[in-house]
Amino acid sequence: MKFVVLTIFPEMFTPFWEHGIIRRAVESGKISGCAVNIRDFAADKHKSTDDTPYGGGCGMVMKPEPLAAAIRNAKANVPDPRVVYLTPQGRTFTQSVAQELAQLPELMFVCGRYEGIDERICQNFVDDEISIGDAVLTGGELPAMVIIDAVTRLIPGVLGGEDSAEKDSFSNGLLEHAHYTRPNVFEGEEVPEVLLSGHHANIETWRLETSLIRTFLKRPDLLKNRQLSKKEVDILKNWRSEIEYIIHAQTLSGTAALSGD
Ligand code: 58G
Repeated sequence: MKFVVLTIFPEMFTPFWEHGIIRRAVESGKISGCAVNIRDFAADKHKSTDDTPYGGGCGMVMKPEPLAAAIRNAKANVPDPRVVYLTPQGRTFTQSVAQELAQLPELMFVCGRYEGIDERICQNFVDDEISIGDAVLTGGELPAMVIIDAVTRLIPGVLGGEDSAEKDSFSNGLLEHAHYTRPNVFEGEEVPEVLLSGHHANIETWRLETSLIRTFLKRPDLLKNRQLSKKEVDILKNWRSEIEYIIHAQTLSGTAALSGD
């Protein structure tokens, strides 16, 4: 995957390419990353990239000519990119958008500043508008990094088998199970016994149960639109019968349920 970012702050990306899994992906040639300075394509002697808005109002708008020239120039190296503008008005970024983008060979990100970019760039140069969520930021650079990060870890061979992307939250539609590491007792809290048992089938069942209960409590919306496996349905039915047992015991033993406490 080739990533090209158009920005007036290309230095923001230098440490981004140089750390952790992104760095490893660059070094192994699985991705390449390049931040292009839009200012290098400004034609006037002041190298201006922004101007006052037509019709008046506050703030500045990014001029179209430097953006168009930067996009055209970058396409010399990256001939057929999906050109993405980062904006709060875009479609919301999700894991499934990340999977879609990971199939493409080339991605180009246009990072706006100020009040955004001239509308004619959106119309004639941009293929896709994406938002990382309903919040307004001072620039598209951090959203571009968020998307590059999420897409990179989906590229085959970028993550080792240890922390492969298939096991993630969302890729199976459930939140992840709880994780524990040494020590066995931390500030009086013990690691669940099943994890120390070495019984792999029981461990898998326990993990699926913690995934399901977390998803049910924190993100019930994820469960409602998802096809459940036989094992998942069995776990839910077991909970239901345990809950019914508790309710039944109450009904037999007293008047609590009737008196409304
Ligand atoms: C309003 C304000 C519209 C992406 C600023 C457009 C970019 C949030 C996101 C802008 C961004 C997001 C100028 C600064 C886009 C332009 C940029 N803010 N939620 N701000 O993904």
